[in-house]
Parts: sequence; C-alpha cells; structure tokens
Amino acid sequence: MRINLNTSIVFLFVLLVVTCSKDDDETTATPPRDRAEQQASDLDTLQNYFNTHYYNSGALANLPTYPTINDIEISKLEEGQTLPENTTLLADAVQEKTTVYKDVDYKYYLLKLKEGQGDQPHFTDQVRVNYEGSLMNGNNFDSSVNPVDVDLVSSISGWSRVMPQFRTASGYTTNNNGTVTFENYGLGVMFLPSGLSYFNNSATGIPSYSCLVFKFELHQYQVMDHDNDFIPSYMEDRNNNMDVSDDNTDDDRFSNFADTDDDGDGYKTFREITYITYSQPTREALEIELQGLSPAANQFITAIEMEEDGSFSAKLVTLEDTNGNGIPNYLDSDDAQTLN
Ligand SMILES: [Ca+2]
Ligand SMILES: [Ca+2]
Ligand SMILES: [Ca+2]
Ligand SMILES: [Ca+2]
Repeated sequence: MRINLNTSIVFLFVLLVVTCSKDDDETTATPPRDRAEQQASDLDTLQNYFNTHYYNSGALANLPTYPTINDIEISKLEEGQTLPENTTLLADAVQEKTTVYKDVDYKYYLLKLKEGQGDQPHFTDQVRVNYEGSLMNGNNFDSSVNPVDVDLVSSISGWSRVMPQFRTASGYTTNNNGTVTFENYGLGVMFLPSGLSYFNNSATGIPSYSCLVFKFELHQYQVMDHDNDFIPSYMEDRNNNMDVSDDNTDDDRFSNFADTDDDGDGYKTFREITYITYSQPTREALEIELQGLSPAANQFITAIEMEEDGSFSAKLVTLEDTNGNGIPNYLDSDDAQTLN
C-alpha cells in the first residue's frame, strides 16, 4: 500500500465497516428487504428526525477557536417545546443529496458546517478523520479517540459519497507536546439511510436497517492505488458509478482496482503504460516541479510518495494506445505488444 500516513489506529473502524460486507460472524441471516421500500421508510425516519431535532448553530458560529466534532450538539425538540434561541432546526439546515447505489435512487443529507480549505478526496481514497457515529435515538456506537485512517473503498457507501464533498485541512501545526493541530479542515454531519450504511447487516451497537448519523472532521487524504498498478483506484471506476467493484475488463475474479493485469493479456498493467518519475528532496520542491508540467489528455500525475531515503517522488504516467483504437493498452487485450 502506498500509504505515507500512520495507519496504526485504523483497525477499529475498518473492522466495523468491513463487517457490513459479510454475512457471517454474529450476524443472523434474514432475507434482505427490498432496497427501494426500505429507502422510502428510511426517508420518513430521516425527515421526522430533521423536524424534531436542532443543533447549536449560534454557539458554533461564535466559538473562539475552530470548531471540532465535540462542539456540535444535536438535541431533540420535545413535544410542545419551542426552538431555543441560537439554534437551528435540522430541517432548515441540512442539504439533500441524491445518488444511485445498487440500482436504487437514494437521498442522504449533509450538515456542512465547514467545507475545509485543503483538497477534495476521491471516493476511493483513504481519509484521515475524527468522527462520532450514532443512531437516530442518539446512542453512540463508535467514535475515534484520535484521528483514524479510513479506506473509502472498504467503508460504507455513504462515506465514499460524502467525503469528496468536503475538503481536507489547509495545513497543520505541531504542538509542544507532539500533538498536531489541523487548520481549516472540513467539518460536518452526515445523515445516512440504512441503504448507504449497513442495510440488513448489523454491527456492534448497530441494529439492521439503521439510519446513521456521523459527525466528522476531514483532516487529510491519500490517493489510493489498491493494486499498485500506477492507475489510481478512482480511475479504475470505468463506468463512473462510484463503485469500483463492478468494473472488470477481463471478467476474471478481480475488479480492475484490484487487478494488476486489467485486460488479462498476460502483461502487467504497469508494463503497458509508460511513466517518468520525478524526485526531489522535499515535498515542496517536488510540488513546484510538478506544477511546471502540463499533462496531455492521456497523461496524469500520480500522488506524491515519500521514499525510504526520505525523498519525495511522483510519476507522470502516459496511457499508451499503440494501435490507436481509443482503448489504452492496459485495457486492450488486442493491442500489438511492443514490450519485451
Ligand atoms: Ca464502477
Ligand atoms: Ca479483472
Ligand atoms: Ca488495475
Ligand atoms: Ca495487461
């Protein structure tokens, strides 16, 4: 894995998230409900939640420091209670978003408190976040004590849709005690129907068919290339449906994002492209050098990586199309091989 980030504390969340794709463990198998019907029911649940819950908008806007997930307070409006001062009903604050997942039209909702001032991750990247997850009844089922790294490909589908709509921190400072303070990060709350969460699966503290609420801070991200073939995973979603599991050019057992020979012609993908490696002693120097490049339509620059000697490198990749049929060699099992 081409990760420069500290991955030591990622496992709690990934374990939790990966559980959703399995039908074993302590999960009792029941036939899944119809996704469209469940979504209609979840929308009622979410709308009712937005009409009966408010958040501390005034306090958040007037904090002396940059807000964190711990500053976000969502409270229930009791029957007959008037909305407290300096708060906003969620129904008046959340943004409605639409997406298609497993051929079903979904709606989900965002409370975008801070967009962030860094970069936007791709839906297949790894993000470093602080988060807190809870059920509609307010029960917390999980939270990060320290920022954790989450691979959006292994995460619930709601996360892979929400994170690219926020930006990472613009930078960070290292404090005297060694901790790091991120600046101008994305901060928000996502409200997910069960179909973009665990659906019929259950996990610790999460019953089947639960709508979920996640408060989160988006600190950093890393472009992922899961199969290390120099084609970043977001580019392996050939049909552009935000799902890399259904793209399989050679119809073998491995989707393109996890396939080192995407067209199955016996030539590894990294041998069917060409690339120039750029290297500099510092990230800043490399960024300046890369900014001077102007990639052609069939070229792209890979993510910057730190090498073992502490230097930084990135590649300018060219997707060669030797026979000129519009299909790059690495996806074209009929191309005339010019490699040794
Ligand atoms: Ca796809
Ligand atoms: Ca394949
Ligand atoms: Ca691949
Ligand atoms: Ca190949």
